[in-house]
Parts: sequence; C-alpha cells; structure tokens
Amino acid sequence: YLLVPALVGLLAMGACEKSAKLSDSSIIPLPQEITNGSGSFELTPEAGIRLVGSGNYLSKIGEHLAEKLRPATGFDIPVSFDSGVIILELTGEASAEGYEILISEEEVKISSSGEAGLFYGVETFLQLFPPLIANRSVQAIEWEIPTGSVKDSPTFEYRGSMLDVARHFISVEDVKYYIDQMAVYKLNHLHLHLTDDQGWRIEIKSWPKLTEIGGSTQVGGGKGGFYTQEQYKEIVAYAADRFITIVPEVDMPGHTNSALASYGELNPGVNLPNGKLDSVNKAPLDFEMPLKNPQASELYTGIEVGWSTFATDLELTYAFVDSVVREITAITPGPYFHIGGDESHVTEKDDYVYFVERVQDIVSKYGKTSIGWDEVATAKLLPGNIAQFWALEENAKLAKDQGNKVLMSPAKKVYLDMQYDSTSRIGLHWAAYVELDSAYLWEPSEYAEGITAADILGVEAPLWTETVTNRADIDYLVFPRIAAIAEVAWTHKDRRNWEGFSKRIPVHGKKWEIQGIGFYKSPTITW
Ligand code: TNX
Repeated sequence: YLLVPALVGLLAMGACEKSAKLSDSSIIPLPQEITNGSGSFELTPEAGIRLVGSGNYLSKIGEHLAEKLRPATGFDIPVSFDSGVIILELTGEASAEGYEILISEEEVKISSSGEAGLFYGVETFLQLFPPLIANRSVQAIEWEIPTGSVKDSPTFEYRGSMLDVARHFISVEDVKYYIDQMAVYKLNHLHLHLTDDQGWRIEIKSWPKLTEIGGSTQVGGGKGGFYTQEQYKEIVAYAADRFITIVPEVDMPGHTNSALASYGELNPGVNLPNGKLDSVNKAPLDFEMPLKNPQASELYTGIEVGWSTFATDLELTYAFVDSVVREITAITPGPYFHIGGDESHVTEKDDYVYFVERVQDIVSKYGKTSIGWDEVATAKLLPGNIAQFWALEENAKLAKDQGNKVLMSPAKKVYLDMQYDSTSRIGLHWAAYVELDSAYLWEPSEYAEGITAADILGVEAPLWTETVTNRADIDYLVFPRIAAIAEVAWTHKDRRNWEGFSKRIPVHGKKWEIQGIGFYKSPTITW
C-alpha cells in the first residue's frame, strides 16, 4: 500500500512532463497572449526550416534560427524555400514587430507581416526549448515543446540599452556580444555613448586628433581606444541583422574634455583672437584646423562630471559639431542622433539653450531626429525630437508640454551601473541600490508625474562604465536586470507580475551559465 502513492506520484510526474503547457514556458519578455494546445511537437533529426515570402532578411532569419538549433541538437536543420516542419512566413513588408506562432504536433508556423516581427517570433520559439539548447555541443535529450499558440507584439516601440564606451572603451567584439544578448530579449535600439570627458571613441576624418589624442586613454589611465568608421559600420550592420538600430551619441556641450584636450581652439576663453571668428573659420566644413592659439586641456581619467564645456559663442564650435554630425550620420542608417546635453554645469543657462537649439538644427539638416538627456527640454525642442528622462521629472514635463516624446531611463530603475546592494563588487549608487525586483517593479506610463503612455517613446537601460572594465563586469551588472527591463518595455502592464517573472528567470540563469555569462545571482530568486 505504501508503494501506491509513490507510484501514483511518479506517474503524475511523468504525465505532467508530457502535458507541459505552453503557458508554463519561461519566455521573457512574456508574450501578450499564449493559448495552450494539448500535445507536443518534437524537433527531430529530419526537421528543416521552410521560408515563405520574400524579404531581404528572410534567409538570414532562417539561418539565425538554424544556427541556434544546430549545435545542441546535432541536427542538420536545412533552410530552404521548399520544405521543412518549421515554417517562417513573412506576410508583408511592413516594419511590424508583432508575430504569431502556431505549434501543432506536426509543424510549427511562425508568421509576421514584418521581418523584425518574424525575428522576434524566432527568439520566442527558441525560448520554448529546454535550457540545454544553449549548449555548443550535442545534448542527447528529446527536443519537445508543448503545442499551442502565441500572439505577441511590443507595448513600446523603442526598447533599448546604452553602452558607455567612453569611460572605459568596449571592444567591437564585446559590443557584438552585447548585441547578441539584447536580441534575445527583443531590445531594438543600442545607444552608444561615444564621447565623454575621458575619451573620444569614434574616428572623425576631418578632425583626426579627436581619436589620436582624445581616444588615447580612459578612466583609470588605461590605453582607451576608438572605433574606426569601418568598425562602426561593422557594428551597425551586425546590429541591423538582429533588428537593432544604433543610436550614436556625441555628448555636448558638457562632458567634452576629450575633444577639448584634442583641439584647444574649442575651449571657451582660449579660442581665436578676441574669442571671435576669423575668416579661416568661415571656411568650408572640411578645412584644416589652424592651431593658432592651442590651449588644449589635459586628458582626464577621473570620474567627476559637469566641469567641461564647449565655447558656445564661437562659430568654430558649430563648424566642429557640423563636421562631427555629418561624418557620423553618413554612416548611421537609423533615424536618431543623440546630442547628450546632460550635466552641463559650467555652461551658462542661456548659452546652453542657444547651443542645444543650434545643434538640433545641425542634426535636422543631416536628416536625423535628435535625442538628448532630459535637460535639453529646457530649450525649444524641434518637433519630433526626444528627451531622455533620467533624473528630473520637470524636464520630462517640459518636453511633453512642447509636444515632444520622452524616452524613459529613470536612474532609480534602469541604470545598469547602479549597485544591487551595498555588497556589490562594482557599480555606483548615487541614484539607488537597484535589486532585480526593483528593476522589474515599475511601470513607465505611471512613473513620472504627468507622463502617460501616449508621451512615451519607450524605455532604455544605460550601462555607464566608470567601474566597468571588462566583459565579466558587464555580465555582472547587466544580467539579470536586462531581462526584467526588457519585460517592462515589451509586455503590457496588465500581463506582468513579479511572481511570474521570478519563476521564469531561473531558466534564463541556466542558459547564461551554459554560455559562461557570470550573472548576479540575486537573492530575490530561487535559482
Ligand atoms: C550621470 S546619467 C551621468 C553620467 C554618469 C552616470 C553614472 C547622465 C545623463 N549623466 O555622466 O556616467 O550618472 O551613473
């Protein structure tokens, strides 16, 4: 008699495994709708991917899926337009991000009217497999997933992260690694903070000293580095293959010491005679810089903020900005150019406003939309330009009142450089300690007074790198918080709850472990 309950228990366990429900899958971000079926689909050695429709990226999406499935299954997974039980169907040419997945016992069909949507369907599909799928070597298990359907689309159109490659330089390889991880969580914008007091990280052909001098060091005095324009293009293309738009930032008029150390002429008060423009500086944009009165500042490797500024009253400054914006926008297919604008504490208020308005005009001349940190809303924003809320609600409100949208990056919630708690080995904590639950438990449309869903472009999680020197540091601060923030940005608030998230995240922890990602094992989770 004693054996009976044990047997029943065992049988129930087996049965339970067989009838696992699609809605119990550990998908992050949680899809908007999941409907359960009653059987399972098994990926077998004969499985292939069939593409339906036409689009520039369709084959790449198919290959992307196949490459993710091949190593751990050991199956061939051919990709073709002829046959295959995994069907990727593109039904239009729209840039839609929504998708549907239909899983029957015989086949899986992922469809979308947009390539981005199809890509996200693929990412969701991949998350239905056991975590062992992340292995690079063959795992002898059955690759079974529950039947049912998923219908999904994002809540916010802009879902991003930022890498500060200025405080500590981040290699092309590590940026690509970051892009790969962003893609898993359906993030679609990578903002690169390319310049700051400590470093200038993008080649500007008409002002070569920016990288020669300005790119030569970093916080702590290391050797720094920069991207050539070719390398930047490589990053842009790598991101585009994963439906991620690069948003380049040149932070100004403050946070500009690396430029001021490269070209002393840009320093306020030490410029050309009388601080005025001479005929040379009215020359065409690509003129050779005459080093008339070079009073370059020293390179800086500390972490103080708010002490540097461009000379806002010099035409030379705007000729410089024009060249920089022209060269960067020429290799940036995305719609945005980020002009910084934060913490310009030594720029007079009127000068700041004048500067921001002129720089917006330059960006707009080159066909791009400006994004600026929330302080830019103290100037008159051009229609369509974006204020990135990080600290001051009144600035977000100023943007809204001008009819402009807000990108939500509240430091207390999404600053990936904030420590988790007082024991975190790296990170800052000027805004808050941000544990995983705190990063999850907030709603963009209810966070800042007067800023509603209609005012919000999206959510972005910045990683400032004053304390981040290598990939292990990135891993520790970014994971698992990036998954929480991705869900905040993608999944409608009515679908979200911490209970559910905390049950889904351990599976991601297992996958991170398999990939060698040294994530923070938050005590809020039973890993
Ligand atoms: C504030 S957030 C800054 C950055 C720092 C960051 C550190 C913002 C727009 N400015 O310059 O790196 O804090 O957390």
